[in-house]
Amino acid sequence: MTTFSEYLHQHGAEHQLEPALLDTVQTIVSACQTIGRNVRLGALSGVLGEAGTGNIQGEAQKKLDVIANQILIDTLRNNPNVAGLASEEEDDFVAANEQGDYLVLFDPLDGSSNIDINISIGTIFSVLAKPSGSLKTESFLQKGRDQVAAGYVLYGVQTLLVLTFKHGVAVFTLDENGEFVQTHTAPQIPESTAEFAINMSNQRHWEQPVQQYIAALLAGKDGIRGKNYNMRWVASMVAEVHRILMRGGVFMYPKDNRDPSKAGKLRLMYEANPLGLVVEQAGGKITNARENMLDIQPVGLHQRVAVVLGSAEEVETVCQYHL
Ligand code: AHM
Ligand code: MG
Repeated sequence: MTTFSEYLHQHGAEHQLEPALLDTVQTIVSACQTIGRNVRLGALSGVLGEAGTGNIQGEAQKKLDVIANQILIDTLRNNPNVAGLASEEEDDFVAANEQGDYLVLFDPLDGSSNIDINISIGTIFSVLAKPSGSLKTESFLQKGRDQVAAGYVLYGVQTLLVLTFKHGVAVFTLDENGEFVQTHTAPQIPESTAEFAINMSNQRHWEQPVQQYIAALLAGKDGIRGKNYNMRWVASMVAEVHRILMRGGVFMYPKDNRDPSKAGKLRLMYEANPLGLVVEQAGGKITNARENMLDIQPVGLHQRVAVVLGSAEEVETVCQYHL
């Protein structure tokens, strides 16, 4: 059994990864272990319920959103390799150590609506190399393809760490001693699928191509797709991505007509790019329905995007509907 520390050592040597990068990722993971302990105790440690505050995007924060955010900020700031941080829960980036070479971006707790009801939630993270010069918002606005590492920790039935340094994906399970042990070496997302995930309650707001695509899936064997599809909606993107990593599927959070100023609900820098890198490294695809997510030039830290990800064949089919 390979522990997470052993994996970092071996994988780092094999792919000549910078020790400072490995150390940064190790710090992210140790912060997630602390978050995991809080999540697991739930009501027993008084961490459930509303924080009574809102974030930059006007969304109500849960106590655990705030706690997880603070744990990540405090832990990462103490690592001299970390130059700066950006969080879904912070208005602006947070400066850390001037001599640091890396930037860390995160959604401290994805799936906020599931926090209080014991359904899987997770921390999503992305690591970028810091460009030279003084730290500014633009330092963070790098394409998803330029991430040097990304992954998530899923606080579910098991606590899992899923990680990529752009040489495939590794999966670890938290053991009874609180240590991550590798349990999958190179998961591959099946190319085709008969399972989709979308919030159907938004149907009346969808644009025409999404209406047509979902109608074809719902028609099942009798429709043009010629097979029956099953549906899942966890409402934690991180959990949906993990399901897709393990058995395939397509996940969509499309742009809709509710608020024309918003290109989607999900965030490019904290959700779509890191999860996209994992999906692509496992043989899947991620797009905004028009272009590869990882090629989008970000224009803002809190930028929202439409998301279509998962089994390659199905993601391509969705794109065909948008031509
Ligand atoms: P969050 O980061 O505030 O938790 O919001 C993102 C979440 C995703 O995990 C999930 O796919 C989506 O929002 C669920 O949205 P909905 O409430 O429409 O089901
Ligand atoms: Mg989120």
